[in-house]
Amino acid sequence: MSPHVRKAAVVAAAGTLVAGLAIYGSAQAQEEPVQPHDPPVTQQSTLRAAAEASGRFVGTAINDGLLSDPTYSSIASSEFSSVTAENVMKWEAVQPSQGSFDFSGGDRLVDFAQANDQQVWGHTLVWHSQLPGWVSGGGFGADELRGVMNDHIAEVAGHFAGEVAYWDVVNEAFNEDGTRRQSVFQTTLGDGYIAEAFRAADAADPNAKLCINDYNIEGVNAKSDGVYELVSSLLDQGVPIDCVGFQSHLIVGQVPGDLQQNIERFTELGVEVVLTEIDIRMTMPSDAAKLEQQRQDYETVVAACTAVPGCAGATVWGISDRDSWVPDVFPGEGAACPWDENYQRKPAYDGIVAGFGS
Ligand code: G2I
Repeated sequence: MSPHVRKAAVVAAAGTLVAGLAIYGSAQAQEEPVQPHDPPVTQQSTLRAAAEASGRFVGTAINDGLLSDPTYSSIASSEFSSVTAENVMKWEAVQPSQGSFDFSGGDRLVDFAQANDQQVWGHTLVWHSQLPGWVSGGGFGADELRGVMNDHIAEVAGHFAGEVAYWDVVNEAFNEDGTRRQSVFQTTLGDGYIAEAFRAADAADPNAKLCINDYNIEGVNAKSDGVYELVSSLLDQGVPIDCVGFQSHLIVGQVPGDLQQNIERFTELGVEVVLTEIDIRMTMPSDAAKLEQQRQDYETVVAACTAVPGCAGATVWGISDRDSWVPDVFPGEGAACPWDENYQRKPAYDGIVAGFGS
C-alpha cells in the first residue's frame, strides 16, 4: 500500500469512529448526565503532540531574555519538543574577544531544554553575521583564520557535546545565484572552509547531527541548486554532513510550489532535511483573510515535511508576533508567528497541527 493510500484508509476509519462516538455521545447524554467530577471529554492538544504523532519534532527559537516571562516560558516548555538558540550560541555571544568564551546563555538554554525533555538545536558555528569585529575585520592570514575557526568550533561544539542534538555548522554560505557568499571565511580560506568546518565539528562532537543551513533554498532554484551540488560533493568526499536546514522565512501566499519536491531531492542524497526557522510574514495590518491564508501556508509548509520520511522536523522562528525579528528588518511587515502579540494562538497554530496530520 502506498503511504497515501494507507493515510486515506486511516482517515476513513477515524471518520467512522468519530461519527460513531458522536451518535453514542448524544445517546449517552440523554440517559446519563455528565457528572461534575467527570474528566474533560477533550484533552487540549499541543504542537508537540501533533509532531510526535507524525514521528517528528517541532521546535522554536528561544529568546534568552524572555525565558523569565512566565507566559513565554510556559508556551515554550509545553508546545515544543526542540529549542534553538535564537542568538546566545552565535559567535559574537560566545567568543566576543579572542580566547574569551561565554557559554552562560547557551547553558541556560540547555538547562531549560533538559528540564522540559526537549532537544537542543545549536545555532550556529560559522556564519558571516553576528561575527565579532576581531574575526570579521579580515586581519588574519589563511593559516591564522583556519586556526581561529577550528578553535571556535572545537571549544563551542566541545562545550555542548552530548547536549546538542543538531548543529548548524555553517550558516548562509551562499548567494542567491548559487555562488559562494564572499564572507571572510570564503575569501581567506577558499571553498574548502566548509568541509573543514564540518570535520572540526565532527571531531568536537561526534554524536551531534551536522547541518548546513540557509534561507531562500525552500524551492528548487539557483541557490538551492548550489547547496545541492555542495552537499553531493561533501558526501562524495566523505565529509560528515547529516542534514540541510531550509530556514523557511516565507511570505504569506508565496510558499514555493516545489517545496516538497526540493525536500525529496535532498533526502534522496541521504541527508535529513529540517525546516529550521519558519515564519510567514504579511504586510501589516493583518486581517482575517491574511490570517486564513497564513494558516493554509503553515499547513502547506509543515505538510511538505510530513510527506517526506527524511524530513525530521520543523522549527518556528519565535513564538509570538511581539518577539519576532521581522518588523525590525522588513518595516511594514510582520504577524509572521503562530501566536499573536498577546500570546493568543492564531489560525497558523491550527495550520501547523493540520500539517503534521493531526
Ligand atoms: O534574521 C533572521 C534569522 C535568519 N537566519 C539566521 C538567524 O540567526 C536569524 O535570526 C536573527 C534573530 O532572530 C535576531 O534576534 O538574527 C538577528 C541578527 O542577525 C537577530 O537580531 C539581533 C539584532 O539585530 C541585534 O540588534 C541584537 O543585538 O539580535 C541581537 C541580539 O539580541
